[in-house]
Amino acid sequence: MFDRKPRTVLTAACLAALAGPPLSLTAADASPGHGQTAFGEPGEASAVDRTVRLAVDGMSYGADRLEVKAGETVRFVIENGSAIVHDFTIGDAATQAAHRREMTAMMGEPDGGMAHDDANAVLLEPGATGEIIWTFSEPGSFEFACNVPGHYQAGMKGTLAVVRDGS
Ligand SMILES: [Cu+2]
Repeated sequence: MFDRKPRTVLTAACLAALAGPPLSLTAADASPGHGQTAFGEPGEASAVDRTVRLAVDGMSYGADRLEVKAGETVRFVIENGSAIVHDFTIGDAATQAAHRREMTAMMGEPDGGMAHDDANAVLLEPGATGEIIWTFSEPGSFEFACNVPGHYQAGMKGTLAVVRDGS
């Protein structure tokens, strides 16, 4: 016959041990769409400071450099006036490369879908308009790019410069 009391104490101790060390951020937690990144975090519509509009024509966004301010919340509105699907992703080079791999992999899926819910990316069907609301944190040089297979390589990308507010 077991005495229940020690077991209860042990369980409590185990729980305390589990809860003890602070949970470290995993790669998944740090990925765009799940919170903060080096280039900022998803923004709130109510906090938008400025709207940046881009019109996609062929393999071009019509701009090869965008400048935003650190701390600024920007609504990017991208209108796809071309006849093919495009994507608009903001991030650092590693994020862009990861997203390209992701989209290339998705091309092989049965539904052929490249749908994704990363907060730093939006898929644009022909004729459709999409948007991203993003709050930039630190100054730095990042990228905006289309990660539909072949498009980045064809030059569908640009510099996203985050400058210090006031500069
Ligand atoms: Cu594209």
